[in-house]
Amino acid sequence: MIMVGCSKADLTVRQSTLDPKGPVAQTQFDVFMATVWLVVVLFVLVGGLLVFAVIKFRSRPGDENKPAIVEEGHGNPLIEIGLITASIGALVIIAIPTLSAIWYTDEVPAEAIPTSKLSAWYPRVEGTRENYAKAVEEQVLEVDAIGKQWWFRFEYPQLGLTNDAKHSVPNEFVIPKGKAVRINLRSEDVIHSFWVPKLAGKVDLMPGRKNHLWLQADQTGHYYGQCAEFCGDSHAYMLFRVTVVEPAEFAKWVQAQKADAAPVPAANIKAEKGKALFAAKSCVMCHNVGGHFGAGAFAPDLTHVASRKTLAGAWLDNRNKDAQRALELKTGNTEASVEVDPATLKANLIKWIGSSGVAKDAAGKPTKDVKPGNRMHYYKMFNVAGLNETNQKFTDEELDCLAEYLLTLK
Ligand code: HEC
Ligand SMILES: [Cu+2]
Repeated sequence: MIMVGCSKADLTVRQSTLDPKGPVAQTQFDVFMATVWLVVVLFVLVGGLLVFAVIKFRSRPGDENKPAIVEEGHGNPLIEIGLITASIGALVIIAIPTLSAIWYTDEVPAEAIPTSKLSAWYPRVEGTRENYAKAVEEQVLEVDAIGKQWWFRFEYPQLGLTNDAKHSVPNEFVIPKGKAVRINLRSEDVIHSFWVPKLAGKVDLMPGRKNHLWLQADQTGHYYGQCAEFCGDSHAYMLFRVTVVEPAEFAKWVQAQKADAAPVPAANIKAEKGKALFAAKSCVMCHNVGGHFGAGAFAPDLTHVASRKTLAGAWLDNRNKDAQRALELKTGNTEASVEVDPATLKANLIKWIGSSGVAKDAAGKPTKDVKPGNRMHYYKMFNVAGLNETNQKFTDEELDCLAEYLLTLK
């Protein structure tokens, strides 16, 4: 079992804190290693003395003739004081890097300014007139992370990518390389926790409380995150992704996120049909599709759903599994990522829409749900009398059309 822990040949280390890729994660790793080495020294010292005593003072033939009880001494004040001092010394040695790391991870390098309705939720004394003048490029990039059962919503208040503005980013957020990012954490239901092991974490997202952390990634790539606080049925399926890109590419991504969905090509009859179903089957009630439907604000924004590598809290991977694995083995790291595979994406869409809260067994419990208890087709939270769960049924053809429509949302 110990050997398994050492394995690096198999790339199953997508979420490893022992492989830091930014200054915050590096600081946390350094504290961990300092503690490990100190404890190793203590272990060897104490364990060594114990083994020495056990061997040296073991019972030997002829011991019967010795007095049974050794006369008790008073102890050795020098050893006692020495041990107490050494213990305090060891604690201080651990405390110094620990405390400085806590301050380092808590203090965002420079402050940014509230610009959106949502950021008013975080009153900031730092928003003085001097730094108001600062260009957005000079400020720390700010991302609001909102936890929901069981997915994450990300917003960029400085850049106009917010849920209020109908441009929020579900489950996968993008940041530029080498820039400090302040992440404001809050929850719209229960307690969740934000953790990207290779970059930073964990800090809880609490209802009615402002928490924050900051992170910076020094290397481009695809990073794996996870909710780290039990939050209900599908907690284990509440994941997210961070994509780190070069600054120029980041600007392009922001523009793409702000754009509305293109009209469905008239020749794509299935997608046209899917679009009509999207309205008829009440999907519009919860989901926003910029340029097509604008009512939904409760569920993941679907304007660019086909460009994302995952679905449903990053639980369903839209990439080709074999191609991804081959790339990881070739590059020797898990930060490399292949592009979305349309066939896998389509299969995932059908699996997801066709299962969520729709199929029921004789006892009325959902069956074959890819994400147990998920909040899709779950109307209880709207508090409308009699409106609890939908009785949606989908034929294979309807699912196919819905998927074809969503596939046009790049
Ligand atoms: C009651 C609100 C509600 C309705 C109605 C609804 N959804 Fe959803 N949908 C959600 C929620 C909540 C999630 C996120 C679930 C999760 O990840 O745990 C979701 C997730 C999705 C996703 C995955 C998005 C992503 O990027 O992860 C797709 C695709 C989707 N819904 C399509 C549809 C379609 C198509 C319909 C209509 C047939 C529909 N939804 C109706 C609430 C709803
Ligand atoms: Cu959670």
